[in-house]
Amino acid sequence: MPTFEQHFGRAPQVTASAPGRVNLLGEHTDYQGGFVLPTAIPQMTTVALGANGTREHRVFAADLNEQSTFPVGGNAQDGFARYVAGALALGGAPDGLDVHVTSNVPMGAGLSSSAALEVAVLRGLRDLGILDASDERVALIAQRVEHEFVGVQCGIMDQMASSVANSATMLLLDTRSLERHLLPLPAGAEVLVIDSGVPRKLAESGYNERRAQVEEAARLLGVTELRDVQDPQSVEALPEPLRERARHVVSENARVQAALAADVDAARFGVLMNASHASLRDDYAVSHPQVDALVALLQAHPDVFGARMTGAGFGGAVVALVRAGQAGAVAQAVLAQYGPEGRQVVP
Ligand code: NG1
Ligand code: MG
Repeated sequence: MPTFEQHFGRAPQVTASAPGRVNLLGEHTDYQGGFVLPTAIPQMTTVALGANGTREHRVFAADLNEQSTFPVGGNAQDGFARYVAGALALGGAPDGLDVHVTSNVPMGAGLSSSAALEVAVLRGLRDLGILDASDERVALIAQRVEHEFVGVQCGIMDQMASSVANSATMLLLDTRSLERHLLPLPAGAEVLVIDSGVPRKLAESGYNERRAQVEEAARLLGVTELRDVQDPQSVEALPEPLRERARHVVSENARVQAALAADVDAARFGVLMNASHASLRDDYAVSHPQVDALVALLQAHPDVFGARMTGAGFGGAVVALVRAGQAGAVAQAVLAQYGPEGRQVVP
């Protein structure tokens, strides 16, 4: 793979990295003010940056051997370069930069390769002295990149996770106030992530549709966001499918609260993950039959406390909480039954 020097013919000024994330609990609640529990994954995106003395940015994706060129402040035509273009523009890059990107965060699997890229570029601008921003503000700028340069009306979970989480803890994030705590993972357990190999075809369109549906549900219920629903029974009066959509968001938020109770161990946490999957499949309708099959195989394994889809859904990765030290053995057993399209991603 060509380095920055090999591709651009000189050394970069700075390099910066940011991790992908997997969400353990609290799915599709971060655009309704809910609570989420992601953790960083070991995989990272790394960018190298250097001024090029022109009015254009040049972005080279070394893994794809693809270069994209676009004007300072503007957007790129397509693909991964839009995330970089947005981060450079909103991060305030005043002149042309050369950007070299490498990543081992799986793309399009619900593991936030996009947030990792945005946060890495913004960290690079910070290291160059162009951007003066806290980790929290870096996440907020990265979210605007999704909204304004990519067209996904996402919540703040991914960008905050990439900016402030680590893989040794789980991040409890209040997506309304951005109040946050790094908490220990459930004792005696470890995180296993398997990519189902199903491409997330509806991830953008289905996502924006769900978001519009729950905003309508909140409006009909007379609350600012579904986080504010006091009586879970009130959603039952909504018309279909707003009823099902709102039921998911309200119950999912309650599951995160339940997971934080003092006596919650890995077994209880796993039960909440299983219930989250059923809710995402049946009420939110964002799963996929193959993802359901993989989750069922995991849930049936004796060393698995719980398993569910993770991220926006419509394919992509699943997350399981497994007995400490057993992730490799569980993955091997489950993948032998699931088929060759599956792939262990974490650990
Ligand atoms: P993924 O699946 O990583 O794209 C998306 C949203 C999150 C959150 C989850 C569902 C983007 C960039 N992020 O994550 O904000 O809403 O779905 O919980 O679309
Ligand atoms: Mg994404």
